Amino acid sequence: MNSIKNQEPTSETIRLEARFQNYVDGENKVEPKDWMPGAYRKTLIRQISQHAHSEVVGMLPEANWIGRAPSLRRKVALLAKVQDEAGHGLYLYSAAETLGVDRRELLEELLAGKAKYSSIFNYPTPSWADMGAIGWLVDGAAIANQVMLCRTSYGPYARAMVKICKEESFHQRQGYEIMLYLSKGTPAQKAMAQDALNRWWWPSLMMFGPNDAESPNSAQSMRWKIKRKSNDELRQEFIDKTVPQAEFLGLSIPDPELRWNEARGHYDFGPINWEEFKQVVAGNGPCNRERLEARRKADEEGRWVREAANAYAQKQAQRRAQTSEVA
Ligand code: FAQ
Repeated sequence: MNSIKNQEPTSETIRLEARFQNYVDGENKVEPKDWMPGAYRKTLIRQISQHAHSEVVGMLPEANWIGRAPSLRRKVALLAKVQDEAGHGLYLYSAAETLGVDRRELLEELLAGKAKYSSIFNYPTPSWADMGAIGWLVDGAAIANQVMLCRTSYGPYARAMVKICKEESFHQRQGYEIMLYLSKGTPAQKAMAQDALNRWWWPSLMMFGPNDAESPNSAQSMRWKIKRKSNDELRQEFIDKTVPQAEFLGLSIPDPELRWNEARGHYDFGPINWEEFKQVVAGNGPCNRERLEARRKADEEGRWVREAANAYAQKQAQRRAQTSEVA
């Protein structure tokens, strides 16, 4: 059924929206052909496409190390992880397409620098320990956020997230194991692991998005059960889970204000540099330009493949049409 765009709500729309809210409140999944408010559709397209772009751009910082992994075993695992991320991007673009958009349109917006993707992928990966820190912290943060999304109200997104989360768990372990190896290694290896933690800690906390009071989309997304937990709740969960993991590694979290708060039952932590976050999201992070350049180059180099695939599909369709005419 059609979405409702930019029009005064009629009594029919109000009735449909109330019925929709009831349906969602009853923990039912919304499917592509169901009626949904235009703003629900728009929010999902926004979030799922940003998520898809994040997976695809997110391949770049790690791809940087595939050719330089320190052993065959490490290389195989890293290669598999980066390929998984490509796959996540594809599931997510497919989920977005069920809402009536075309993935090419979404990609054009990314390549034009108009679409958002996660801030985290605009940081550089100068050392091998960054592969450990990304798996441990970035995939760890992604899991915290995505486990909640397995219960999101939109069926195709929820189902894609189930498979994605299983793979993210492998990524997280792969990263933590690299950190474990380095932190129990030579002093130089341990220093490399600590340096990676120092650089990735704060950007990982920013992945969860602005504080709840500054998050314009959260309240409505929570009402529609697109989001099940707020940005701050998830950030806190991630910190509480990750601090003991850092202790086990014998590494220090670069936050002098981090301490256990018995009364709250959570870790207190220092202020996040939201100015840095804003700059990175606005395109001024350390690697934003490099990342978009890499995506544009890949898109250009893949043009002949898309053209060949389209020509093949057309030929097949013509053949099928001819065969059915003869029959
Ligand atoms: N970076 O009102 P909210 C991964 C934007 S996948 C950039 O709180 P919302 C796997 C936000 O879009 C990582 N922009 O927004 C992997 C909004 O902009 P808009 C990605 C951000 O949607 C691992 C504005 O700020 N995960 O890591 C960020 O309710 C390793 C206001 O924010 C997902 O996308 C940010 N960090 O909540 C791959 C999960 N945060 O559109 C490779 C799905 C916020 O209004 C290697 N997404 N913004 O102009 C979500 O759960 C949500 O979209 C949030 C943001 C929680 C990210």
